[in-house]
Amino acid sequence: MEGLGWDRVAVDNRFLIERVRGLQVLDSRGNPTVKAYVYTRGGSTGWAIAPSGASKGGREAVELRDGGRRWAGKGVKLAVARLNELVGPRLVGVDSRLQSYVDTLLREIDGTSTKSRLGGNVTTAVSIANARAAAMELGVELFQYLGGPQARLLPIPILNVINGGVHAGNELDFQEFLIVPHGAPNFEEALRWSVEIYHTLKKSLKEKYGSFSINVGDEGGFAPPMKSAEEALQALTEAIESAGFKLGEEVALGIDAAASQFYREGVYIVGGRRLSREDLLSYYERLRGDYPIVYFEDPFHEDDVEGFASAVEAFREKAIIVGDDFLVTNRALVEERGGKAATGLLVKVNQAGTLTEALDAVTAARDRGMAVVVSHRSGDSEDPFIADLSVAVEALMIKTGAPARSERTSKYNRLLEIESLLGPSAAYSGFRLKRLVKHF
Ligand code: 2PG
Ligand code: MG
Repeated sequence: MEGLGWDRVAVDNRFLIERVRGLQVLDSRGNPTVKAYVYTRGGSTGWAIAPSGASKGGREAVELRDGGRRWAGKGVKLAVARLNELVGPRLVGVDSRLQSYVDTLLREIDGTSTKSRLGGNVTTAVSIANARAAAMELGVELFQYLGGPQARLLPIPILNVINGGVHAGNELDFQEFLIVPHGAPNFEEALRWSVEIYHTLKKSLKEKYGSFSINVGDEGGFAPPMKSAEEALQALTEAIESAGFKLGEEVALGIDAAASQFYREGVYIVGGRRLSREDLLSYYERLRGDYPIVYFEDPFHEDDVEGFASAVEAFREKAIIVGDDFLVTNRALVEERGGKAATGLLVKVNQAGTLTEALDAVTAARDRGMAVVVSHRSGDSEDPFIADLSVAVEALMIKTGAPARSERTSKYNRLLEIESLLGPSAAYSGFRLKRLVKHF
């Protein structure tokens, strides 16, 4: 890019990028992924690991993978080579604080609309590593660097404790059954409640379905041999109550249907039955009648705008309708579909490919009064970045799996750390849900 030169005129040389380097590491599913390092002249090392989804949206930034036989085709050696050879030299000398400029350069080097040349796995890792390097050099916490001095709202953790769909080997069509501990007084308590419910659930699943049922899926939730959503919601309801919490008022429920996964040529196949868009909506309404579900993510296929709009209409003041594959953290899609066809945005930086693009989608969502939910991927890592991001953007919620497996707990643990760093100035987003949902 022909810049004005301001990118190289740093007031303070220590923020200049000295070197950028990539490494192939593993994600939580045992697949290769990209780790990026950004070194500043001042001696800081920012790093980040790209996560990877299983139920991907058709419009996400694409990952660059090697193919062939090694690593079952999933190697990222080529991606790492492009990071080292194409990205590294271009970023040297750039001021790491100029995040959007760094991200513009990444987009320019890639030159495609889907990030297919560098790979979204490369651009995501470098973009986040750069933010971390700048924050470290500045000597401020990452959430404060990205969110400013007023960033002090902790998100409601929504925990996927029963896994289905493509994340588990059972017959549940819906991918995720979540608990939403919005009534807790702070984040730590919300996590304690969730952990107590998780362990209560574990015990009751074992009693009812046998010990195989407490094997966990990709996100640390249980994957019991259940057949229907009702069965899963009933198990959650009982676990919440027997752990001593008020259903709905204190701990509500959520579903990520990931409906693109069970959509075939115009129909939704649920429990072996072929449902039309209208049938599926009625089914959701029946479930909402029986259970306090305040969160529906991807209830319809990613291009079924009418389906989404009908859900927004049907669940006004009852549940937020969140777009994941439907919006793919893309500003243009949020502008087109947000508000009318979705009341919440799921934020996954690697769907967009850079931090700046993800933040642009967040801004568009905020402009439309939508709830912001920061999310992990089903293939994730020890990188806790999204914990900081969720506080920085004042997300209503964070979705990062069950309170088990280190790639999930790394985010919860970082949020505990952030809450403790903030001390008495920390606030918990629980009360904000009540502005959107009036009936529990
Ligand atoms: C989802 C995510 C994360 P994946 O659908 O919301 O839970 O799954 O990363 O497989 O897309
Ligand atoms: Mg989803």
